Amino acid sequence: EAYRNASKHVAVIAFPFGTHAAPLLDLVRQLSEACPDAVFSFLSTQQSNSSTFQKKLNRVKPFNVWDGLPEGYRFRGNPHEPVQYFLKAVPKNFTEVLEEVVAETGKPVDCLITDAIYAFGADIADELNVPWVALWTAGPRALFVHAETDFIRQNVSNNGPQDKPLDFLPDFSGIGVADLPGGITSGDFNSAMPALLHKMGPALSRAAAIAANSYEDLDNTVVNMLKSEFNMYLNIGPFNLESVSGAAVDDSHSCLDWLSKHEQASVVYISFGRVITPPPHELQALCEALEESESPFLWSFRGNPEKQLPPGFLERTGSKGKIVPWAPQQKILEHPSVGVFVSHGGWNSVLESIVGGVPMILRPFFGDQGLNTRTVEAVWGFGLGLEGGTLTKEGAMKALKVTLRSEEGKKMRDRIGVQRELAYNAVKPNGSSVENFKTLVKVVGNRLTL
Ligand code: U2F
Repeated sequence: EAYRNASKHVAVIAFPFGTHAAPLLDLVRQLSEACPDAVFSFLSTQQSNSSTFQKKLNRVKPFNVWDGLPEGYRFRGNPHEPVQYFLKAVPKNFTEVLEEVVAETGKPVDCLITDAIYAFGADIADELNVPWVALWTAGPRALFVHAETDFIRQNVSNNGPQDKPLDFLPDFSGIGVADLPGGITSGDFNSAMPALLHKMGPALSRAAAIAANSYEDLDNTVVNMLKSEFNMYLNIGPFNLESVSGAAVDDSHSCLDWLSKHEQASVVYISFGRVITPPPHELQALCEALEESESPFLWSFRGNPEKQLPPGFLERTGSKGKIVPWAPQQKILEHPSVGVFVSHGGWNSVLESIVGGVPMILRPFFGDQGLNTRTVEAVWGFGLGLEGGTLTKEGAMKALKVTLRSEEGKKMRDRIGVQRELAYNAVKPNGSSVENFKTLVKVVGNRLTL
């Protein structure tokens, strides 16, 4: 079968949480089209594989690894818990399955691709004596602060003042200590995820290439610093733009139809990503703000709206709002009726908002989201954070008014429109992301002559 005919075997190791495995599979699918002589073994957990592999792919085979969960484990709502268990099982769960795949297919590995957060990718690749390609699925600024963790710690005292600007880093004067991901200057440095991310910077110096889901013109100063720090830092995104044609749109709740009945730039689209539901008092605050501002809204809600939203809200807002369990987000953000995106600031959501040209209101929860929020607000100027960082009725109302009904809101729309254009240019024939991708194909196929 596929393995017998292939002249190259590329092993792929995914991070099975949040929106990590999906963009990695997107990349692998594109690589498989560009490398018809290669077969790809894609290793992730069963749960992750069954949701990311929507359809069978020709030369990309999923393999399941142990998720690290104890016998009889029940998810109780804390999204970090399964991650912590999983990180105890890596990298052994991956290397065991990889050895089996090689033994069964008789095809030794020629190249290793992993999520960039896996610092151990460098060691596995060394052991196999193959090039390591890492995919960074978040924004350039987040990678930069992880890579510069030691330098940042030297300049910021542990658990010191949170309002200190990071002005000792180029182009970071608008960003404060409080915006950094946990585990850099605050929190427990030794817990699994911060420890892994701390090792990532030095490990990535050993990568043959780092691919990133972004494009050259977004955050250019930071991108240039990353380029000088690493061998080959290749922006090849936004993935959502490149995979648009191929992706099936699941609009089983008729969101797009519903949007078409609304005025241009009038609808508030709300989604806090794949895993987050804000706490009850913040849901209440957002509901009150939506009701009082009388804006139409479309909400992709994780959880049970009947139980979790304030009593009577659904009845009172039935004619103004639509709440669905899942939405075709990219298509929604590209719809002219959408006026603002209320989000958690996950990187994929930020990119999709840029591609849609829609200003954002951001309520960050963990990881890179705080950094993304401040960057959107203070560096790029096409969205707002919230006072105090959380949703209050007044804060949300004010942000809705600014983004939907003010001169400043119009300026935000113009600014994000400029980025939208640049993002589209990057993926045009001969665009920077397309050219970078060609370079990446050479690295993966061991065909690069330096
Ligand atoms: C983690 O990301 P999340 O999954 O929490 O959030 P996003 O990066 O914003 O990605 C959400 C994706 O799910 C899609 C949406 C995005 O592509 O279009 N989606 C949808 O299609 N329909 C829906 O109803 C709801 C969502 C992490 F939490 C972030 O901090 C990181 O930045 C991110 C990347 O590393 O991973």
